[in-house]
Amino acid sequence: MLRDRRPMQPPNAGTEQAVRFQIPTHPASGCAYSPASIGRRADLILGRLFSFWPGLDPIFAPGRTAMADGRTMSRMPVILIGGGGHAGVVLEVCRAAGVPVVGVVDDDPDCPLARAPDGVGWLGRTDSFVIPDGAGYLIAIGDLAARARVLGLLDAGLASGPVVHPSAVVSPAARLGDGVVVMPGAVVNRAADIGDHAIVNTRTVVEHDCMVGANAHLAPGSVLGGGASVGAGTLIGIQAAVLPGVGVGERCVVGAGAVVTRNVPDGATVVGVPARSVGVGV
Ligand code: JB2
Repeated sequence: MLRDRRPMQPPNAGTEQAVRFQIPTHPASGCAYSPASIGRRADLILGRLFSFWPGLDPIFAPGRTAMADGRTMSRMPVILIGGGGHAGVVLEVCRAAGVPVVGVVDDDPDCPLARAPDGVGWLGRTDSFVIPDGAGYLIAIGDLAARARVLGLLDAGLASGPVVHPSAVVSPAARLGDGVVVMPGAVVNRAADIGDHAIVNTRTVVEHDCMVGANAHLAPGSVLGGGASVGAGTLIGIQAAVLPGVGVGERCVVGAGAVVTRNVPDGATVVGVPARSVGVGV
């Protein structure tokens, strides 16, 4: 994927996006400001303002999106990579969070998100698409192997910052990596560290001091106890739990509803209560 330095054009003229993507120009120089630079500046100013005025803005409210490394949630326009069921949820998270969505990149031009009445325009396939200046990408495919494959094709520097649904609660002392999406109702507590492109799915609980590796998926309702760790590329299944301090390795699968009471080695698949190994992972 390459960077297109031309000013970004709205994908669907006449839609809500078309209005949002007017790139303002400086009155004296006529130079275009990139939406990202405006967004970052606005993030900084509003973040400071709302830190003195808690609760005024659900997106900038302290305890939601401020991060331990001093960043606030990105509001740069995003391009979704993948246009299936998971992408539909990511689209709604972006809209709720005030993050503009430029369009979808999918190998199938007729993917569900491009067809949906409330969807977004199809922009191209991963191998041929050129990302517009001022936008970043968000991986919106659920399958971890497909996500890893696509990430291998993309320039890591063009990824969007993290996007957080306004109903999620993220400690100001947590860190969210690039491309992380935090879904509705999730809680990420103090000193938790979420790696790049991890999915923190609906109503997940990530307790204090947890470490979650890049491109891991914490499926809906899963719970990580304080100080637990999850390796890169691992799937924690729906409503599974990892007990405090327990480590799950890289590229593992933890089955739905499992309770992990002991460390799990890289590549293992574990199921049940307490969780037991049944083979190799993702
Ligand atoms: O390599 C790819 C690629 N592989 C699949 N490049 C690009 N650009 N797109 C790719 N896709 C596209 O991702 C497919 O063409 C398809 O449109 C989409 C996958 O959609 P699907 O609805 O099959 O799955 P999903 O990943 O959106 O959702 C799964 O994972 C979620 C976490 C489902 O299992 C959901 O139920 C689950 N909640």
